[in-house]
Amino acid sequence: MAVAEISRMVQQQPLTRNRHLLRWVEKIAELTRPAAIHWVDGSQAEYDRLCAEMVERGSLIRLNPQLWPGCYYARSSPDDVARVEDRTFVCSLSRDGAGPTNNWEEPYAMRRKLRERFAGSMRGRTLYVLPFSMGPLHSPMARIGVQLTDSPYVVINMRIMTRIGREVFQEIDKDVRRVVACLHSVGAPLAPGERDAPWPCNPEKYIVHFPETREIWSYGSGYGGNALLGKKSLGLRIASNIARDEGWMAEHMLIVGVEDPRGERTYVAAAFPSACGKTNFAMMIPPKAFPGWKIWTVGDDIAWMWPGANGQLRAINPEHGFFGVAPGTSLATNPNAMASLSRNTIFTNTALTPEGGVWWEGMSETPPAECLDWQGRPWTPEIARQTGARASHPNARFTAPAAQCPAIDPHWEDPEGVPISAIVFGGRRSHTIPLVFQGFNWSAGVYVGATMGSETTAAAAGAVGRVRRDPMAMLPFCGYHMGDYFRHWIKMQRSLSVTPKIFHVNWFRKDEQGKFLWPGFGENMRVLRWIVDRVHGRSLARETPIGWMPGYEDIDWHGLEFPRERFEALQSVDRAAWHAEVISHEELLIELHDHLPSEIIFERELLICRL
Ligand code: SAT
Ligand code: MN
Repeated sequence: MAVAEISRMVQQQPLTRNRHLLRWVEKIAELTRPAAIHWVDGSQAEYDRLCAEMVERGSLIRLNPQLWPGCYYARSSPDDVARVEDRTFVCSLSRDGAGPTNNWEEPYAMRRKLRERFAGSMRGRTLYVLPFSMGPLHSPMARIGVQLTDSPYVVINMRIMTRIGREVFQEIDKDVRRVVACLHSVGAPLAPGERDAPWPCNPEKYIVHFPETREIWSYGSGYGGNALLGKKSLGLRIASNIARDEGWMAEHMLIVGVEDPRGERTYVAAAFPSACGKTNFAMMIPPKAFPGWKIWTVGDDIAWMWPGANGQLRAINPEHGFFGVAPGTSLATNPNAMASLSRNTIFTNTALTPEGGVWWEGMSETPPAECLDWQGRPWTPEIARQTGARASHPNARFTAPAAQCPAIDPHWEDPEGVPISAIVFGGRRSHTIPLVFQGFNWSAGVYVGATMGSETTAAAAGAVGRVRRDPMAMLPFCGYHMGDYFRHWIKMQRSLSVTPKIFHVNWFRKDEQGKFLWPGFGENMRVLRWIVDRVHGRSLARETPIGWMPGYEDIDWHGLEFPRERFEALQSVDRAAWHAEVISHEELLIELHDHLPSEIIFERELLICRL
């Protein structure tokens, strides 16, 4: 196709008048050579048409509308099921800018490599021009991106996960806001007449961020955080850079409002690594014995936080939907998630039932008598017994509109966000780490977050169940040097008139027999209540070497028989185990040493002295 023809194609009914955007689309079309260009207006009609086309091509299955109204089902290629951290790069101008925890390549060399991969990568496909806003469009905190993608799966998922379409183009046309350029290709060009794969992708993957120019180039994957570039790429990796420069915070955190029986609402943000229960925590239903308490959901994955006019920390959830882990989600564990995903939802890599519904491990006690597994193969409970085969992939996901959550907070779309009174860190730890403790103050709390560890999960490709340091749950998402990130955290306190209290929780501690000590889910409300009461100076705590801890009497046990000895086991601080823990903090701190703020070093010394 001649360049003049591409230019004509770009100019056909563009939904923007912005010269820079038009020129960029033209340049990318010249590079990637798509067969058509589609300006995404974000309408329901457009969504329905894209879904119908994908169904036609065998990329999507429409679920039974009686059971699952407005829902669709996709199966990914078996080698494209999770984020690929070893293929994710932060290509800042200097290696030092990205720090030792990010993959780095020299940006000019990387650009050359990427241009080679993207050259002709969209042949035979449509290039979608997808404008999106992270955050309510008219919020001062909102940030705008445009994703050029050859994946209609990405377009339909982004319509749920972010705010997209005409209104965003109108905002871009004002030409006053900086737009984050996001380029994405599944890397599977089609020859004339070639039949498309149901899930096109490329074995070679690149998820690349250029922090200085605020650009994202993603190649080869159609999955989740690799491809929905508003989420981890813009929402965390690029946003963390913008936030450092502008004096705010982009964090891998859920946000909840905790309402007490007097109607007072306390907002809490909490950072847990991927697949460690953020969605469950964000939608928790308090136990029956907690009348008048209610949890309101603001967000389940990302919090953008900044000092408000009165110096209080405020936060928005920049997303518009939930991209949640399906396995384990049920009416028993998370009824609010089940209601959220009951309609207008896209399921990926769950199992498909003969009635045209979806199923996953943990959704019901009795599995379906038969179904198709996440790769479309017949699956029965008997096959599972014999071979251990799963019906759903452990990282199977639902993409559901946040507005459908019955517990969605009335203020979740407030342009000015909600006030944050407490920050909770948490990991998945079988040993050593107690159920809950409070950091002594801001810098001690930052140390707690900075040295967080968690056992790895299926949310990222690689081994599962290995403890790794995952500072603030941001290890895969911080878009610059982790040592500078700690410094930024320390510094933030100076712009706050009220310092949020910082806590650490661990729902996953096990006994000698390998059984969980804590029931989790709704019972976590007991811990959350102590946290909220601490914020308001209403609950007691005792000093320990690692922080403030509740005694048995300080927790509300109404409606739960929980022996004191079990609680003591959950809360015990084993000095020998903590010695080993502090030594393993060192592994990360040594790597970061030349960028560490002195507060982190002092806090470490203090912790060692107390132990
Ligand atoms: O990054 S994803 O959105 O695919 C999932 C996660 O790791 O939280
Ligand atoms: Mn996440």
